[in-house]
Amino acid sequence: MFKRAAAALAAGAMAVVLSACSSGGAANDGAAGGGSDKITIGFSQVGAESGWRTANTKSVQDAAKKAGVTLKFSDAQQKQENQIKAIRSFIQQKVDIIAFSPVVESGWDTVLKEAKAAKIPVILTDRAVDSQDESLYVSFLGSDFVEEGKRAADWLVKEYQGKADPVNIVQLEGTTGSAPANDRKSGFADVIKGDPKFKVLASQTGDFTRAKGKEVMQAFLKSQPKIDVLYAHNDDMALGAIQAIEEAGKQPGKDIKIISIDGVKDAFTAMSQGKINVVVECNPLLGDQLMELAKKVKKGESVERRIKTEEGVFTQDQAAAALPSRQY
Ligand code: GYE
Repeated sequence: MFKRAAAALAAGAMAVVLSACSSGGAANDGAAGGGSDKITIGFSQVGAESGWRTANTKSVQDAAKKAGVTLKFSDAQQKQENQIKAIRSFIQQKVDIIAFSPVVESGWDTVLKEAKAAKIPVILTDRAVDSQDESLYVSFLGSDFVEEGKRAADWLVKEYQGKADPVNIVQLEGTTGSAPANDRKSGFADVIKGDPKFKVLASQTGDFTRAKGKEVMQAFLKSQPKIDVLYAHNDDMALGAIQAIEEAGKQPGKDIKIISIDGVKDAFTAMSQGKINVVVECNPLLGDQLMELAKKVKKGESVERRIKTEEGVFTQDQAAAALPSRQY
């Protein structure tokens, strides 16, 4: 079903691009009603914390250019207060649509009510908010993070099937309070809770960055005498942890098995070298779908409230073959 929705969106995006190219005067259509084809989107990005994020930013910027959309881009440097400031500034500038990827899930109602009062529709991209009032945004476009956590654990369960010994796990969590950290943790926990041999010995945030991932893994290695598995909520933290593991004289992927999420090129390279065991894909290329959604919302068309991204799971045997075609 989502495949079909995605295909329809993609086809729609093509049609919009084509009509924008072929009719130079399209901006005048509906001018009497105050409408215009020109759209300005204010986009508040989380930051530049990971390879995933860099690919996501590029996707949004490229797609805006391609679709003829004016993009006001603001980088929040992983701080909610900066995102709130950016959204207020977009409201003042009277943009047509506000899109943002909320760094954490809670604490958005006040500013979203301000956007609503100014009649500016809000689209959530990538991450969700926990607002009870669903009228505060029109749609949420992004991955199912609970499902990603489950997929990570499914691999683990299979890997240790038929074995009785305890499996000692450490977890590198994403940014505290963020939807992907909350959901990847709970999806994973849900699957392993059925089997007491799986033990999460330590779990701490590495803030989705390489530097923090390395630092926290170093601490885990010091405090935990036996670690069998590392579950990292994203590739950057896994890549940082690999450095810590190697510096401690252990072999990542063998002495400590590594499960990661995202699927950036560097992780595929590490996987093809045997250093990561499995990567659950999370697709950052949301730009085209976002532009298409924004155009529909601007025209007053109804849109789906939840649009999920299609993604897969990759193991070591697939890594080398998949590497050349990775787009991010
Ligand atoms: O997994 C991580 C990034 O929200 C899905 O944020 C995104 C996550 C992604 O920093 O690498």
